[in-house]
Amino acid sequence: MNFFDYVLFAPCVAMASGTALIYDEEMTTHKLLWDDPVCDIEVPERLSSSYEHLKSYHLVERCVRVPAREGSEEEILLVHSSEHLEVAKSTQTMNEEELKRVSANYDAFFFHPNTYRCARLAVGATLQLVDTVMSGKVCNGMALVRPPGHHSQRNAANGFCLFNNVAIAAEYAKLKYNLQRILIVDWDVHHGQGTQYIFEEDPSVLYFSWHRYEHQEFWPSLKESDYDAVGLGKGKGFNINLPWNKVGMGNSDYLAVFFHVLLPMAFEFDPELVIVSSGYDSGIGDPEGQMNATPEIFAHLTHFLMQLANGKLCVILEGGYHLKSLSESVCMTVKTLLGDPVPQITGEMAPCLSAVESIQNVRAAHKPYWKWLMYEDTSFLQNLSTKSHLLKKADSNPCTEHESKITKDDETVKVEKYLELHMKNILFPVPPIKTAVTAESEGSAHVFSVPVHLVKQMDKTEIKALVSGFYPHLVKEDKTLVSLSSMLAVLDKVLKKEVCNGIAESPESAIAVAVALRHSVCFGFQRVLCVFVGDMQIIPNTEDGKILIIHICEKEQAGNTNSKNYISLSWKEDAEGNDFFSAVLGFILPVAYSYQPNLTVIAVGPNRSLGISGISLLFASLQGLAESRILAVMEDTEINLMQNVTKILVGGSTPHFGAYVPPTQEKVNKIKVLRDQFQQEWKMLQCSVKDGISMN
Ligand code: X5A
Ligand code: ZN
Repeated sequence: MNFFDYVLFAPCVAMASGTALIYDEEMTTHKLLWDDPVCDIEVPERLSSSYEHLKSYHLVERCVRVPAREGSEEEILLVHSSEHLEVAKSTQTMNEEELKRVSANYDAFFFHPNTYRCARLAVGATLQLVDTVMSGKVCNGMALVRPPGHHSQRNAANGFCLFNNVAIAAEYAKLKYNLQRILIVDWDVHHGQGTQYIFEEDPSVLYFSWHRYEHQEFWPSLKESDYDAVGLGKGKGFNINLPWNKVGMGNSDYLAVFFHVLLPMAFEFDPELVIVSSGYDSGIGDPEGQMNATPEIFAHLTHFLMQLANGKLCVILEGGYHLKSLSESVCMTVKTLLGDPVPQITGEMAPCLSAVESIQNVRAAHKPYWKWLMYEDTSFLQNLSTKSHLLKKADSNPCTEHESKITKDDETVKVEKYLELHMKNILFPVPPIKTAVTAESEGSAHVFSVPVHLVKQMDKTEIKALVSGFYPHLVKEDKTLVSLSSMLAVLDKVLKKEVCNGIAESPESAIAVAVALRHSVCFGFQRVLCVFVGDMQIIPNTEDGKILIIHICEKEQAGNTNSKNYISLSWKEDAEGNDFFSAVLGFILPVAYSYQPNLTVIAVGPNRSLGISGISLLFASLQGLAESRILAVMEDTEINLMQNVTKILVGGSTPHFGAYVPPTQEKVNKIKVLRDQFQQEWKMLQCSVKDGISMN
């Protein structure tokens, strides 16, 4: 080891992949045989092009291939009527004229002689994925299917959908695996009204959908797609609709909805399985959606959902009609399922006013049903612009608050060109080894069952030379130098992008962090986020704007030392379980995403006020930022904590975050105060419109 800067701790064998992929070419045989301007976007190439893209990114070979099968009649009848099944079955032998006639009975559907077969394969593929995940063969996976499912209802085909693949999968999983709680996330740009109808009285299935709505102007133009449709009977509170009342919504709007609506619900709900109705018509360039979200947003959405249900996540294709946008987004999803680092979001991070209005309204509508909302002061924004059809004309201009607006029907090619360049910019080579640790942190070495970089500590002369430039007084003591050596060695690998993240043990974390921050900035990193847990003596820095510190400690700091770039959050984790979810989703992530760091330093110091669950949650959540580049500085050598942090950073398994505990009133207020204080500077914190008048 003297001869090498680092050695590979273990041979780089490909670990058994934890991601299933299901694709069957036969599902491309379902196609439109006549002229129909409504349906002609649902083409077989949607599937083949997505698959070809996966191959070109070498993602297919990294997945566990699972064959599709036909869904049985019995399985289809879990959701659909026998009449519906019989009609579908009868189309197999019809001629074109007859097919056209049956199709005309539905809103936006076409039959082909092989449609029935394809729809059964789509159902079966979805159930295969559920089985593969539930049996523990893989952690997660994606099924590329056609026809899609979420508009399909008990007794009707609708919106390109014949059988409701995802709804059948949820019923199947409840039955076969005795599941009590399933979360369906429908990020397709259309409302999955079919899925809503099927589960609206069912509290065991939490259905979330966001959708282009434009005050009921957009298809399927239903009253029940609005935010006030919260479910019926026992299912009240388990249906969440987030209507988009303008087109042009983008990355920050989607993230704001995740932070301020979906994820807090999801963590409180605590699902045993998450199924995504994964339509990519909510992505940029789509002729249906007219939205602006770029492919990498789906990496982030996927990454968040991987934190639920112990990572058990089934992603099922629904819509998506811009072939390039669809394919790139599918790739981002699968890449993330495989555990690759998450690419950085580009562009200004601030939700638009119309999005914030919708967020505010859905929070108000759900307040009676969710503990996390109990102490939030929510109020409806029911005046002027919302609910009034008279005013919608004036309100129908697209959301123009975002920087890049590249959607218009005839701009498909432009988006294609844009995406070509964009993907080259955001995709980066992934280091073959993800995590660096120092050889000297021997005690924890045995917890690594996957390859890690073992780095040699930096020697004293090197450290002195490095540190004396900015903190000369620190390097006088030998003890201090020792505390820096492991950190600097690991940080070096992270900065040079030889690894994605690294873990350093340091007996003096505050000093190690101060040096790490300065060194990173000097190295050229423009925005470094530091989250410090525990008592820390703040070592002032002058790198204005290049460092943002969030300090989580037990006691309120004396005096208001808060500034835009130094925020102290006093938070003592609940003894009963984990109540830190609300701080992470309601404050830390919104600030972090607003800042868009290119390196994250997470330090665990002495007298920490968070338990292992809270710290694990912090690490897992912040992994979505800075291209997943994280330096962990651990002063606490508690083995359980080290193991959890290591597990999260090397990837592969989702740890337990402890039992969900709703935040107390005091804590909700604490977040509210901070939100009010910082939402002008860190705009992703916004989740309500101040006085409700300033609308355009
Ligand atoms: C699955 C899906 C859209 C139907 C649009 C009909 N369907 N105008 O995206
Ligand atoms: Zn759709």
